[in-house]
Amino acid sequence: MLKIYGIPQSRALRCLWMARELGVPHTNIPVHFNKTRESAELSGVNPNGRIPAIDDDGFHLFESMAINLYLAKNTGPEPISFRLRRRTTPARLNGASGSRPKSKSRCLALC
Ligand SMILES: N[C@@H](CCC(=O)N[C@@H](CS)C(=O)NCC(=O)O)C(=O)O
Repeated sequence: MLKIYGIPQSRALRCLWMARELGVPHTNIPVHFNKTRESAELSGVNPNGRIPAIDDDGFHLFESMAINLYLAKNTGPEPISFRLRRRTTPARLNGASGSRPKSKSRCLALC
């Protein structure tokens, strides 16, 4: 089962919320942001010792937005995943390129 590390009073809330919206079964490992370095389990999942991080049956990932994109792409009902991908990918590409995409459809063709 998907494990989400981090207390809800942190950026882990983004991932907990996303998992709940998608209806993904998960368990929350409530590592506090003041105690991240003390959690051996967390450092096995995120060597940077930051929350949120996930362990999805051995697949480890950190960074809240990367986790949410992973959840959108790989879990939940396909129509929701597709809609989220359409909304988030242009913004990601725009941020990465530092310039405004000429058209949304051109941007979507790259997805
Ligand atoms: N950009 C990261 C930020 C992660 C981050 O800074 N998390 C904080 C809690 S919100 C943390 O783990 N702090 C503990 C530390 O840096 O030791 C994300 O969005 O996941």
